[in-house]
Amino acid sequence: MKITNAYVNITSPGRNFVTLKIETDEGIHGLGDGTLNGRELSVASYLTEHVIPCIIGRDPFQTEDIWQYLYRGAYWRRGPVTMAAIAAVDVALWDIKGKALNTPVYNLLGGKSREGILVYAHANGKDIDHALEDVARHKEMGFKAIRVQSGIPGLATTYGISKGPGRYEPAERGLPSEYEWSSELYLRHVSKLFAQVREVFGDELHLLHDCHHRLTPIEAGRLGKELEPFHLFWMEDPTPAELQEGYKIIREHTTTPIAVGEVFNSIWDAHDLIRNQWIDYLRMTLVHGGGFTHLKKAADFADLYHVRTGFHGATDLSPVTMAAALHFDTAIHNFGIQELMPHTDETDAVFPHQYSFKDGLMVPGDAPGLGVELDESLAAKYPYQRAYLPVNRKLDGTLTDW
Ligand code: EZ4
Ligand code: CO
Repeated sequence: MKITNAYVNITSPGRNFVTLKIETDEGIHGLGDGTLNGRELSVASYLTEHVIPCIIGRDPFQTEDIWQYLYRGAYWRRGPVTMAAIAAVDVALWDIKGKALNTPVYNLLGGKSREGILVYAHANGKDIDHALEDVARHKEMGFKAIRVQSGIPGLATTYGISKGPGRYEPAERGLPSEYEWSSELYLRHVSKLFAQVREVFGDELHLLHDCHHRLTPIEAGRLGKELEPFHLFWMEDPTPAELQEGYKIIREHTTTPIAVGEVFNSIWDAHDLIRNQWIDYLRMTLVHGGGFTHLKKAADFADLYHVRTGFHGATDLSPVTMAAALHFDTAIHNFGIQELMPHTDETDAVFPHQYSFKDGLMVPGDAPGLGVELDESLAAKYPYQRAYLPVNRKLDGTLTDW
């Protein structure tokens, strides 16, 4: 089999998505996601200008060789744009492989290790009472694991909370909006939120929380310790992780499990975190971490150190990534949990898919390949619209991590 054609589709059914379609001489095609929130056009251009010309004529079964060609062959290694582009190619090729062999991708990655994928939902509210209502609503929908975020008294805007009545979407159209931040006000508030959640909902529910890279290691150690009585499933992204040894400080102060890595793009972002057992869950996922070929190696390495996966699954990861992630989650042994932030109905219509949710679990479906398609004529009705993630400032105006 040979790759005969490939092209990038950009669509915005509620938010922007970059999708790579690879076609072959046997009439089989594959899809890969290359969406990088707020930087979508860079990946599209990287693919169109620099990657697609190099893959035409190659055998789509050679996923390892093509991955190495695009990674080592570029000379310039790693980085979110490069790795999202490589991921788009890799995932599309595994989709082709599955379709050609007439089997779901999970069978090519080890077969079924479980019958369903534990997913967590997002509950949020402008204050604790509204957050509690949203937890109740998600519990009612069948979720067994729920991430809880709430507005912080004294701060006008907070990560994870919808500004208006609609659902929460991190990217906003137009130029970046500005949020405000105070670690002091936040730290005063979070343990009150979780004390209430446990009081109202008891011990059964798995609870998660995302600090979204805003604390210093010692602040994160304090928060983890304060949250211990409420036994969280995890505390996410407590501190930026470029300095991996910062996590040693967190680990020394708390037994609250730590998840990190939604912004990682290769195992080298997590090597020290894993081999020193400073984290419990790796969040680097397929679209930003180089696809199945690299993530399988990263997950196998993590497995040696008792680190499990907890893939990022926000709305900026397209249904192609969600399908791919569910195949991966089904097959690997050290799966932990999968994030689920439902897409808009418009997005689900543009990407018809086989995966489904029932009683707190998801399944990828048994269609050959990934079981997701792109309705290109519908996609054309939603042209690209510039959108950015917000930026964050401390109360004195200093720019900080969002
Ligand atoms: O802010 O996906 O855990 N989920 C998250 C997300 C991220 C966005 C960034 O593109 O932190 O909401
Ligand atoms: Co996060």
